[in-house]
Amino acid sequence: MKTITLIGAPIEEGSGRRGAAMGPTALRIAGIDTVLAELGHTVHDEGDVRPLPARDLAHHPQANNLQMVGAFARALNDAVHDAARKGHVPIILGGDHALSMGSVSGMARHADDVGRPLFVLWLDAHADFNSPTTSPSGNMHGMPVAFFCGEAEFAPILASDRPLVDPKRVYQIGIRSVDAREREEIAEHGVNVYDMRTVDEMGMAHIMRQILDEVRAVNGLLHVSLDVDFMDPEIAPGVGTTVPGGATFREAHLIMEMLCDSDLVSSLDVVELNPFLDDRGKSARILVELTASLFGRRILDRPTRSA
Ligand code: B3U
Ligand code: MN
Ligand code: MN
Repeated sequence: MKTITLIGAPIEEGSGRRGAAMGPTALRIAGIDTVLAELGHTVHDEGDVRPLPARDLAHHPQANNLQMVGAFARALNDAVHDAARKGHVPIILGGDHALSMGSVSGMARHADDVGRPLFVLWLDAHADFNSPTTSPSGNMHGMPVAFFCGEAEFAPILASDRPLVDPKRVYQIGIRSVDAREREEIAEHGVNVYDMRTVDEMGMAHIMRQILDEVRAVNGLLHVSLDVDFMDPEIAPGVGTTVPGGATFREAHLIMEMLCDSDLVSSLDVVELNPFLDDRGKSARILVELTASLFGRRILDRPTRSA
C-alpha cells in the first residue's frame, strides 16, 4: 500500500480559456480521495497549492500569463519534490497542463536525489512541445514538455541548472494534433511518440509492454501525465481542446492496469479537466475511475492470464 499526497493546482492561465481552475474541486467531488483510501492507501490531501509570486518574470508577448504559469511551476516544483522525498506518491489535480512544468521538474529533482533516471509517460492528444517562438497560440499548456526537456528559450521560470528530463525518456501516447514546428522539434529531440495511428496498428498492450520494459531495465522512476483530451471526446468531453479520434475507455483503462501491475509509477498529473465544459461530471468520474485502476482496483482478484 502507498502513501499518496494529493496536491490541487487550480491553474487555467496556461490554457487560454477559463474553467480548468475548477478541475481540482471537481476531482474531489467525484471522490478521488475516498476511492484511493478505499483501496487501502493512506491519502493526504494537501489542498490547493499556493502559487509562489513570480514578479521577476517579465511580460512575454508569446508566453501568455507567464507570471502565473511561473508561479504555479515554482510552487509545484517544491510541493512535488517534498512529497516524493517523504516517499509519497504525489498526484497533482489540475489545472491545465502548464502545471507539469512544475510537477515534472520536482520529480526530476527527486530522481536526481535518489540517482535514478526519470521517465515521463505523456498521455495526450497534443505533443505539448512548443516554445514561445514556435507556439501558434502563446498558450503555455502547449509547452511543458519542451520546458522540462530543457528548451533554453524559456524565461527563468526555474533555475536553469535544475535537473532536466532526457527527451529520449519521454513517451507520448495518443498524439493526434501536432503543430508544424513542433513536429520538427520532437523529431530532433528524439521524443518517443506513439501517435494514434501507431496505437491502431500496434495495439495498446504491445506499446505499454515496450515502454515498461525500458523503464524497468534501468530501474527508472515513471511520472505519468494524463491530459483529459487523450481520451476521445465522446467519453471525456470536459476539456477545452477536444480532438476526435482519441483513446477509448478500454484503451485508457488497460494502460492504467498495466501501469499498476508494473509498480513503476512514482507520480501522476491529472490535467485539463474543465468542469464548465463537462457533461454532468462524466469526465471527472472517468478520471477518478482511471486513477483507481492505476492504484490497484481490479476486476478479478488474480493476475490476468495473458500477463
Ligand atoms: N499545439 C497547440 C494546441 C494545444 C496544445 N495543447 C493543447 N492545445 N491543449 C498550442 O497552442 O500549442
Ligand atoms: Mn496536454
Ligand atoms: Mn492535450
